[in-house]
Amino acid sequence: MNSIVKTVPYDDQKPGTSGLRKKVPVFQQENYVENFIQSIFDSVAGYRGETLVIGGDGRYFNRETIQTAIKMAAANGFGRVIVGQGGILSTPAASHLIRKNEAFGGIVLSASHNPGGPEEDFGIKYNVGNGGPAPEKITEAIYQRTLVIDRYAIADSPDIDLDTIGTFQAGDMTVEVVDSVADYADLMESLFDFDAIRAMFSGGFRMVFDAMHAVTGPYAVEILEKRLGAEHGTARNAVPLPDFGGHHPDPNLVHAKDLYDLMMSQNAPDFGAASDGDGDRNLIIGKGIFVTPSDSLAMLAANAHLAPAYKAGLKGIARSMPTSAAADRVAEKLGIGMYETPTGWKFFGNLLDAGLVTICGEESAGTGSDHVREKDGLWAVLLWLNIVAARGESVIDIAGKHWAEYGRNYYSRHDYEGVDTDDANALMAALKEKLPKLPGTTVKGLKVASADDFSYLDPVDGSTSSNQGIRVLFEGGSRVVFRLSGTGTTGATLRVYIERYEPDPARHDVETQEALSDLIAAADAIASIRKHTGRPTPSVIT
Ligand code: VG1
Ligand code: CO
Repeated sequence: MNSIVKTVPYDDQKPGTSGLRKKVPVFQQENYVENFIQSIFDSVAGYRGETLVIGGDGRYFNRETIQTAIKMAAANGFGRVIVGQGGILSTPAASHLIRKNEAFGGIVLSASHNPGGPEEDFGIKYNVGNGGPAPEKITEAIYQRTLVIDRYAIADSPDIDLDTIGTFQAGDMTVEVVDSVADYADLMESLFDFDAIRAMFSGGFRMVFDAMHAVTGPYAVEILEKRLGAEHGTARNAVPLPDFGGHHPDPNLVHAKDLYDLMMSQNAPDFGAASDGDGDRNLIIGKGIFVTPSDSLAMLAANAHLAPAYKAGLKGIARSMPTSAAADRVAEKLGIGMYETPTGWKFFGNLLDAGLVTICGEESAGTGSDHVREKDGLWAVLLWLNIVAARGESVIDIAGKHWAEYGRNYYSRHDYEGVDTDDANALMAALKEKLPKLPGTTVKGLKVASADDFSYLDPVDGSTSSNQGIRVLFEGGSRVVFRLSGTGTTGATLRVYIERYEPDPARHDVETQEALSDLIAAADAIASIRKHTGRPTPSVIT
């Protein structure tokens, strides 16, 4: 039996960079989850009898929402739901299951790197049949639907036992509870030279992977320890907890500081890595060297042919606009296409589907390839391991040689979190007004070559996305970029991205903040950050 339940709309269900993210108590309001899920179903057509993949990162409210989503999928006419055991699926694993099972789409429950718990963050994201996040056309349709929704459908069936692998029934629909890890681990094994990596581990190579009590724990234990033979305990904080142990599951130098300190210490292992709440981000730290995500994209692209899956070479590379241009130099050398997209993985889907690019990346610790349609934390770790094994060199040597060959893009992001929303909007508005007057002026000794508000024309479907961040380019190729985050749940976060290209190897050993100090000062002078936000310094520097 299905029920049709009357409801009233909420006016704040607009998806951001990566789905709808709110505090848990917001999601716990009457029909809040139901409204959003029904709005998803109402905005897509043709799913009758089809398969829907459901899973999440295990954070607080994951299980409740999954039960609701299953019952609503049943009442709306889906034929089958595939759900990860315990409700667990990393974002890349969900993407893979959608593709492997030719599902109609998927619902991924996560607020990624944001903290979890009864008073913390939760999120719902819809992915389409290619396994990737719904494009803007669909997220906008979902939002419009949430504004007028007046009823939803739900099956009056009992909860599914999510902990038992097997096939169950919810109303007329089949529910398959599947192993959360196995298919994904098989996929990884098909891409990389596991024999070479295994030989490296048995030869004494040591690594630490910090799962941050988030979703990648079980994946890392299975792949790194069981299949690749890394020593027991290589995966740390490997049990997913609903509140991530009270930490931010954000793999950066602030929230993974313990790992960073270890990797910089005398008895550091050879390789350190971490992932985020939902398993799509990666942090790579070699012994004595942090690899910025922008550099990591470039280095992975330059060496990808060493892994079996990419031995024929790359079709092209894509990066988000704020990501450094390090990968552009690799693309140029390889003679392949380079694409610059707005922030967020949803913009890579068309390029990957059209076969224009093989590897994509973002400065925010996201890298991935055409094996799924999401960024993929463990994939990046494994590609690094494959490259290290194939070259027989340390991360620090690989990075040094890369910079010597291509030059170094010094890069940092400064975040001002929890800024008053009106103040942040005022800063961006003032900046936009200033844009036409900036070219030709000199700020803190740097001459502005051009300045614009980034707008993207998708080469595949012709759609345009504007207001994607303000860029100020200086003569010589340095730049600063300003944009407001689209994933936060309180106030606004101003992100300032700072980049300088340095071709001279003699100047490749400067501390990053020092190498960028004049640009940092110029960014403040241009945007009056202190004046608008009242903040003398950023809250997070990555
Ligand atoms: C941030 C990152 C962006 C990333 C997004 C989702 O968005 O900057 O690069 O794609 O998070 O990542 P924003 O709008 O806050 O800058 V995740 O790991 O939250 O799915
Ligand atoms: Co994430």
